[in-house]
Amino acid sequence: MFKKILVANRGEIALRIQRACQELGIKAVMVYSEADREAKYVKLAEEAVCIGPAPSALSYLNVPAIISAAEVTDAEAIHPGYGFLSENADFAERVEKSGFQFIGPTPESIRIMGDKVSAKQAMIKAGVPCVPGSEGELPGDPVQMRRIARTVGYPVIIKAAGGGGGRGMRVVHTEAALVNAVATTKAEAQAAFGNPAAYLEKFLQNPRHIEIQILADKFKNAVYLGERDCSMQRRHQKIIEEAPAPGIARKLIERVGERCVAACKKIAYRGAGTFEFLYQDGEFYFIEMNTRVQVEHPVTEMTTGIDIVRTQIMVAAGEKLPFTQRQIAMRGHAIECRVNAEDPYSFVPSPGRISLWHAPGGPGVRVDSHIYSNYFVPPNYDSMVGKIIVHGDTREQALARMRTALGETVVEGIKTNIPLHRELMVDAKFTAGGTNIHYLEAWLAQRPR
Ligand code: MV4
Repeated sequence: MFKKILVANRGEIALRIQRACQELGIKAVMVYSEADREAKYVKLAEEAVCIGPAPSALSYLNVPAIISAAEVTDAEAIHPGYGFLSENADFAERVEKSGFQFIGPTPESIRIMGDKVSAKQAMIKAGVPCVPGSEGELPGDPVQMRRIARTVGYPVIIKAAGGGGGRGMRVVHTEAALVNAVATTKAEAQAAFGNPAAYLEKFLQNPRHIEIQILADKFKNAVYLGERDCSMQRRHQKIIEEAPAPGIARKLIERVGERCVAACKKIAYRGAGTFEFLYQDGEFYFIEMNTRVQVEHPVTEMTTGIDIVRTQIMVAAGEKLPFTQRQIAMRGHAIECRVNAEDPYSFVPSPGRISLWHAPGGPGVRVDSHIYSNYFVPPNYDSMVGKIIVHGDTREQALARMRTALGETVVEGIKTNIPLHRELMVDAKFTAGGTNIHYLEAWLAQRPR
């Protein structure tokens, strides 16, 4: 096992990784920007290294500064967390070429999944169900383009190969609009990602976003840890996630989960990963794979009892997965509410000093947050300041526990979206379960103020 790991991230996930290291008896080196000097995990750290000024381009994205920090502290491995450099194949390569273990998949796996065309081709080959579409890059010839779209049937969606997470997409309703829409998407993709390649898919009108968590080791062992329903989102930012997904047959999840596991073995995937699917009319359609630990990993930890971050570290160190699929059981129901420092109506970020923080507690309540009373939320980063996660025997119990937890939570000095979560936890459609990806935005448009 590693003796020392460098944590190349900030905020709640930096603390989460630091906690996992502590439990494993590994020393954690924390890196921080000038804006994060007063972070809790920096104060708690045995070793911490300042890697630059507040802007992330100069600190959390500063590859030479991070590698140097690992060198001077004699760390053996680097955990990238989520966001920042976590899905940057060039970074993973630089880490390994510098003699450190990257805690995540190989640079090659990251590269394949980062290109959404090659990711989809790999999944088609591995037998994972995908959205019908161009099966590769969209040809430039308008005649061939129209033929593909006609076969798939309108509406279609054009997506940039370099996009993902909602960036670089365009819906096309008619053949008349097709060629122009493709040209615009490609031009935007060239500017945004330096890659003009685009692909085409059938546009699904009212899907749910369901994702499957997997873990794999270097010996081609892989397991799936069930699904998460992440349909409650606004502008591609998830705000509530839960497991299991309400109303989806276990047998169907098992079939799709087994496909994901088979795909991991086929591509020799290692580490934690998430297969993102759209689910509509009883069918699953793969859209993207994430090669990092995700914000919402705690709901899976709560329903399976498996520590995903600990397991990431173990498999990166070359250990075998410590469980088989047969030993994994899902129990109860978990819900996560992301707490953002923002106005709960306008969604305008609300950084500043937290004058009072009182965390909720009680049975089945988990809080992943780095904040504390008198902590200053810097304006330079994502507005998420923590997550409240609850577990119960049933979804109803989990909802009741979340209502109680949100009722106990006190954050003073900044605005948060907790009032929004309180409203949603008593919303009839949400509490009934199974709302689609458009539900929250439609609800917000109708929301009384
Ligand atoms: C789609 C889709 C409908 N049909 N693909 C947006 C994020 C990116 N991961 C993929 N996205 C979508 N792809 C087809 N063929 C609708 C979306 C989409 C969406 C997906 C998941 C969660 C929220 C979303 C919000 C708007 C659109």
